[in-house]
Amino acid sequence: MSDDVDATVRAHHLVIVANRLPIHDVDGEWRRSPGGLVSAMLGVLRSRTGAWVGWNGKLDQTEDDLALPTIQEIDGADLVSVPLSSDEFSHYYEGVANGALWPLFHDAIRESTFDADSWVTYREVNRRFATATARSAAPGATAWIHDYHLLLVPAMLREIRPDLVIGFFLHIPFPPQELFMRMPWREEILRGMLGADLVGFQRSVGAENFVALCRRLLGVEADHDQVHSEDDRRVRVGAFPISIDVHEIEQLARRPDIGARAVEIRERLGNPTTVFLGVDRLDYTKGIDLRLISFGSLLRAHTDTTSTPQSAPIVLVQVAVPGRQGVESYVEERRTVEQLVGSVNGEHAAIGYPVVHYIRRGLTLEELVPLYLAADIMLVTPRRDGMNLVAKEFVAARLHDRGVLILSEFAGAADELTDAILVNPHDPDAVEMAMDMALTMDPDEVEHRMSNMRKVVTTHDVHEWARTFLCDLTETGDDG
Ligand code: ADQ
Repeated sequence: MSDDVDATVRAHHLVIVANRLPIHDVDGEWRRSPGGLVSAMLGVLRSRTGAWVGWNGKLDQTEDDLALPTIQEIDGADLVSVPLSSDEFSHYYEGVANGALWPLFHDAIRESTFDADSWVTYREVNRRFATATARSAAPGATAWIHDYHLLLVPAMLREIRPDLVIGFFLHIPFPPQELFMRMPWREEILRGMLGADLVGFQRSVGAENFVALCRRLLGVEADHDQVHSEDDRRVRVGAFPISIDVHEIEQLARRPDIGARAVEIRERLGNPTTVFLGVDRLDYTKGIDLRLISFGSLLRAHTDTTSTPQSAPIVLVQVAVPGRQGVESYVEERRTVEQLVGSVNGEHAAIGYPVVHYIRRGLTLEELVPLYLAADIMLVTPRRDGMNLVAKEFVAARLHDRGVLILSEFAGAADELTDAILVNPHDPDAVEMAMDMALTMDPDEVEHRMSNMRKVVTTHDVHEWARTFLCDLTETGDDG
């Protein structure tokens, strides 16, 4: 690395560290990635001299790239790229992050694969992220590390740069003791996370699980909001429920062309009386299959009204973005979902009127918000979810206090959105009953519930979330 570049890299007072950089390649050009988290992080980076350390999504870059992180400016923040080889990707990302940690942290709803060689790569890649962060941070700077891909980075970073204030936030659930105990590298993970000054979770139950495990596995003193680490530091632990960029969604929802698009969507669906909507990554945690099964039963129970040859009065639009197709359980999940879509349509569709409209690709927010507006009932039925931002986006888009949210009790969002119809997604009858309840809910009650949920979402947006975490982190740094 040249001295000039090194000098620029060192100057940052805030460094965000995440698996992915907030950019993606569109036909050879880098574009800023969408999403509330990206806009919140770039917002806090802009107000300080900030950098973002992450992988740019491209595999097998040259040796030079491995030795020299590239820096690029986007929206006022420097980007520091951490390169990955195809082999590292398959062990670190697919093997450990998505083959071992993701399923175990989501209630072990799929079997984890624990491969010792993959763990070695996970550790090496984490070390590379820590080194890139250490090089980017000014003396006494703040580093904020994100998510399950980088559980070891806090301790590795502290080892190289004890002067930094280090925060860690986990976007997915932190599992209960009996599940975490299955993890072969359990002590190393806890020690990795404890390298931070502040460890944040989506829900307080995640924080409680973490504290209890530190006590049990490391034998350290810990109470509900702090752990006394083995290297004699006070590590604060807490819940910081993430949110969305409410302003961005509301602005879109107010645009006349978006409103017109929502009307057009309903027309194209055949002007049904009720539009159900699901928007998810095509992931087994999201419970798309469970809702399709219950939707099929609902239609069966409403057979008189649904099987007219002219139209389908009740329809479901399901948008699903595929991903992680290198992991077998994701390929299986796609097969299951697509079989169910075919089966429900086969049983209930009329010519020209499918009952399930299935779109297997990512949509832009400009395409999603018209769907949020066109829907009557939003189905968010994950088996387990750290938070679930789709639930909050739907609520933020419903400017006129109409629309019903059916929400899994197992999503972090259920702690705040208590005016949703909360449901156990594992119980097909309960999901069907929730759908029925939504169909027949008194309009005053619909309005009352949505208005309450809008108050919650609009007063806690993602910018406030980022400020709160950073504020707590720097206070911790001051007195720790
Ligand atoms: P995810 O599991 O990716 O995130 P989620 O919070 O539901 O889950 O969604 C993230 C974003 O993806 C939302 O903004 C949504 O609009 C977008 N999205 C989903 N499906 C889409 C589609 N078909 N097309 C376009 N966009 C789509 C992880 C955790 C969550 C946690 C977040 C943030 O698993 O529990 O809420 O991080 O912390």
